[in-house]
Amino acid sequence: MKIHFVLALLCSVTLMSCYKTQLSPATAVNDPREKNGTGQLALAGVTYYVATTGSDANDGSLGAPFLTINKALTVVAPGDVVQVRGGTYNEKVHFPVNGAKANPITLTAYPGETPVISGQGLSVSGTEGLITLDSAAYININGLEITGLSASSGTPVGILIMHGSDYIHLTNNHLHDIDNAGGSSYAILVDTEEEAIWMEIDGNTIHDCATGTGGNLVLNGFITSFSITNNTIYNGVGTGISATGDFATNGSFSPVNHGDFTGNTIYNLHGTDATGIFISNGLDMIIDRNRISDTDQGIVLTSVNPNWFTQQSYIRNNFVHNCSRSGISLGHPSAGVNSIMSNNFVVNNTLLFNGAAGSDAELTVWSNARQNYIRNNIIYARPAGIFFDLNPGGTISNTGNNAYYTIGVQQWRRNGAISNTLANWKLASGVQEISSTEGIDPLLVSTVAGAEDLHLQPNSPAKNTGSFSYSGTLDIDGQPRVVNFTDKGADELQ
Ligand SMILES: [Ca+2]
Ligand SMILES: [Ca+2]
Repeated sequence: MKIHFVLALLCSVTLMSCYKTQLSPATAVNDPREKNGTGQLALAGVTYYVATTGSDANDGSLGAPFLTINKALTVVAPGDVVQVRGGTYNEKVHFPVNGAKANPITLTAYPGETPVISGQGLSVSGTEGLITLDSAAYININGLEITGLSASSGTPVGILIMHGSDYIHLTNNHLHDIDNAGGSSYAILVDTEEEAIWMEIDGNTIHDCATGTGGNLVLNGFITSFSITNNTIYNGVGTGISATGDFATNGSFSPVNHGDFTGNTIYNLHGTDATGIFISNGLDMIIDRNRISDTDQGIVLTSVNPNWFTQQSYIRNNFVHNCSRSGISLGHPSAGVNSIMSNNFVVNNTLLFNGAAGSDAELTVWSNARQNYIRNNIIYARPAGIFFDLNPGGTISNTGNNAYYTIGVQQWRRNGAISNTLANWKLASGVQEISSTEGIDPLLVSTVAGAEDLHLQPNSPAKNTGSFSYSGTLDIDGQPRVVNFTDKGADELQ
C-alpha cells in the first residue's frame, strides 16, 4: 500500500509536469522532508502490557501488567510498544510522549485479543476524543475497538488528531457508536491549522455512528501527504470520508494536498447530503478503487471555500451505485468565481442507478468545474434517470469512450435542457464523446436491487473498448488495469 501511495505520487508528479502551464499556485509536489521513517516497528524497544487485571503500581511486564492505558503511555520512550490485553477500558487516552523517526510509539492489541476502549458514562466537554493525539508525532494505533462515547452536548470523537500531528498511523481499528445525533460527533477527526504530514489511516472499520452534522472519518485543515485506504464505513449518519482545506495558522489558505483515497468500502449512510467521499479545496487527490453505495451522494469533488480551488485530482476505478443524489459530482451549485476547479479526471468508473431521490444525474458537472477529463466510464442510469448533467459555466476538455445505457429513456442534460440521443447531446453540450456508445448494454454481472455486482460479464462490450488514459495501474479488484486493451468501467476482465 505504501508503495502504491508513492507510485501514485510519482504518477502525480509526471502529470503535473504535463499540466504545469495551466496551473498557478502550489504546484510543488516533491516534499523536501524525508518520506521514510513512517510506521516501522522498532527493532529494539520495550514492550509494556496493560490488562484489566493489572495495577498501575506494577512494572508493566506481561506477568505484572498495568491497569490503565494512560499509565503505560506515561512510561514509554520512542520505539516502545504497548500491548493491551482483551477486556474493556473505560478511560480517555492521551499520548504525553512522542515517538521518533524509525522509533514510533505503538499502541496495539495483544495478539489474538480484543481490547475495547469504551466511553460509556464518560463526559464530553467541547470537542473531545476517546483517544487524543495533540501535537503528536510517530504514533501507531492498531487493532483497538473504540466505542460508546456519546453525548447530547459537546462533540464526541473516537480518535481526535489536532495541532499538526505528524507521522500518525491508525490501522485496523474498529470504531462504532460514537454519537451525538442532535449535534455532531466523529469516529475519526483530524482538525489542524498547523500542517500535519504523512498520515496513514488504513484498514479501519467504522459503523453505526449517529454523527449528526459531523461525519465518520473527517480531515479538516492543513494536511499534506496522507493516505486513507481500505477502510470500511457503513450504517450511520453523515459523510463517510471528508477532506477539506482550511486556513493555516500563518493566515494563508491551505488545501488538503497529496491525498490517496484508495480501496475504501462505504455504504448505507444518510443524513444531510451524506457523501461517500467528499473533498473540498484539495490539490492532487487520488480517489481510486472505492466501492460506494446507498449514500446520499457518491463522490463529490468541490471547492466550498472560495479561497482555493480544487485541481489535478483523479476519480478513477470506482464502483458507485444506488446513491440518492449524484454518483459523481464535480463543483458546487452555488460556487463563486474564486473557487473554480480545473483539470480533474473522472476515468474508468462504473455508475449504476444513482439519482433516485430527485432530478440529480449519475454524473454532474457544476458551473465552477472547468477543463474536466471524463473518459472510459460506464454510466448505467435508472429508467427515469439522467446520465450526465452539465450546468452553465461547467466545461469539459476531453470526453470519450464512455458507455451510456438505460432500459428507460435516454437523458442527458445541458443547462436544464434534455437531449435524448448521443448526437443531440454532443450538439447541445459541445463535448466530444469520441468513441462513446449509447444503447449498448454493458452486461454488468447483476443490476438486481440488493444484489448489484458492477463487474463485467466475460462477453461485455466494455471489454477492450476503453482507452488508456490516467486510469492508474490496477482495476477495482487490484488486478492489472490493462489486459490487452483497457476495458470501460472500473473492472478489467482478466
Ligand atoms: Ca481489457
Ligand atoms: Ca477485475
